[in-house]
Amino acid sequence: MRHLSKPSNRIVTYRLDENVQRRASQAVSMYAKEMLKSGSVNEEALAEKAFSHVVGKSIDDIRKLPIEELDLNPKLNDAWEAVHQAMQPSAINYQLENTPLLSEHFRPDYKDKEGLFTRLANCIHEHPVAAGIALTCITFGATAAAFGAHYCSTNQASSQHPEDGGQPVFDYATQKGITSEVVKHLSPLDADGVMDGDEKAFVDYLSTVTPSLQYKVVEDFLAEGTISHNEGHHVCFLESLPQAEQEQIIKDGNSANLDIDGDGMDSYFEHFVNKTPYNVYNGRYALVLETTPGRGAGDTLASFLVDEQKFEPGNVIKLCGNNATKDNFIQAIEEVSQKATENDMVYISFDGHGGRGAFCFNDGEGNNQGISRDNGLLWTEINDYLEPLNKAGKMLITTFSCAGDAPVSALSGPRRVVSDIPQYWVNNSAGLYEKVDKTPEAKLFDLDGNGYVSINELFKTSNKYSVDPDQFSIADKSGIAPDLYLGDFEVDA
Ligand SMILES: [Ca+2]
Ligand SMILES: [Ca+2]
Ligand SMILES: [Ca+2]
Repeated sequence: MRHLSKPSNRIVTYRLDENVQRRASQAVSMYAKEMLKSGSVNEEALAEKAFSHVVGKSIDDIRKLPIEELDLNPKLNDAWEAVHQAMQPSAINYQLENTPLLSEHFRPDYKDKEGLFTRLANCIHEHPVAAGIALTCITFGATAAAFGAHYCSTNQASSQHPEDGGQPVFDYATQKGITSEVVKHLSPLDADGVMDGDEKAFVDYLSTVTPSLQYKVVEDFLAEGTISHNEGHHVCFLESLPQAEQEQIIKDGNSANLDIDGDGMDSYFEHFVNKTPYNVYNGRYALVLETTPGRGAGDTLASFLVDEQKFEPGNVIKLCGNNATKDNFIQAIEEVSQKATENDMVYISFDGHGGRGAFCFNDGEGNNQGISRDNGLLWTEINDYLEPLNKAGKMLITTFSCAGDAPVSALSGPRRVVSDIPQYWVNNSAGLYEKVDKTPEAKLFDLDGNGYVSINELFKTSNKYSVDPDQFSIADKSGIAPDLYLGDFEVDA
């Protein structure tokens, strides 16, 4: 193999976006696996394949490209640094300047061959994507990537990882009757020497899949080299489906796709918690109304819905301050009612002054108190305006307004949950939806411990922890509040 350049100590690579990095990593691991299966590591072939995935060009094309200074995504800098260190100083220079054949890879006087391999292998374990791409690029021949991958697979399939206490995933998978051919591809999971619950769930699931599909499942799930908490959940979901349905999902390449219908809620949550179909898009719409200018609570709520609960940004209508007018509200209802179907959920949050059975909108000029016919609507009138939304599958309405129980009783209806729990209980300003590692209290809201906070749990705990002497009230005619959630935000993930 010829080399692109002789940069001595200068490290070079190409600018790559994240998709490209991912594909490159997959290419490296996939082709390394193939090489290993055939009993040889052919770095020429590996390089050709990896490069064609990295930049869609052949090695010959690559040779003609201008070489740029290193410019990796900042997230990958640590990994890059680790790889760089592992290969410095003599190994990389030697590699660039000498034949890449593995048998001749190291000078006889290079004593710490094992040490280098170990460091490379560790890098790949810790940062599979980054290491895959970095190794591929910096060596121009993927020799190190091939060797690193080879080392990872063979070393872990035949003996213990140098820095851990054993191979619990390997052993467990073997014990579950999974063939050694498949088991050896699970070795990245043993990098830390322990098997966590999600990894165990994955192996359990794998053992139920027909042998012909096991390899595909492993490839789908281990593209990143780990099994995440959500993937652990996901295999429980897959396992609950009829065999034929599971197999179809695997064949479609969707086995590791956590949100098959793309509605922003993962299938595990939909199937076991939210009781919506995993293969039907369930839209979630929100109308966030806050009449007080400059308070910012509506902004917080809208961000919470989009960032944490994964509402589609275009499905969240925010009417805050001077935009929270009666006309805009009526128009927004109209807009949502044109889109929402029986598969969808609509959430409306009213936040503002009220009284005498009415809600006070902003007049468009900053005035939001002193109800008149111009700026106010009776809750019963609001209920009339909401009528077109009844075709939505479920509706949640929260009101934060000095109006007593008036809105709750006026807006009550089938498949509707109405409560005067204020929005600061709904979003993270009460600490509820802060992740548990930030606020341990969040877990207190999850009364049944399923990891998610239903509207019913929200209501109950709001009353429990509120310092307000007036208790919140709820109307839930169809009894849906225990199964009603804003999205798949998990409090203890
Ligand atoms: Ca979904
Ligand atoms: Ca769905
Ligand atoms: Ca719960």
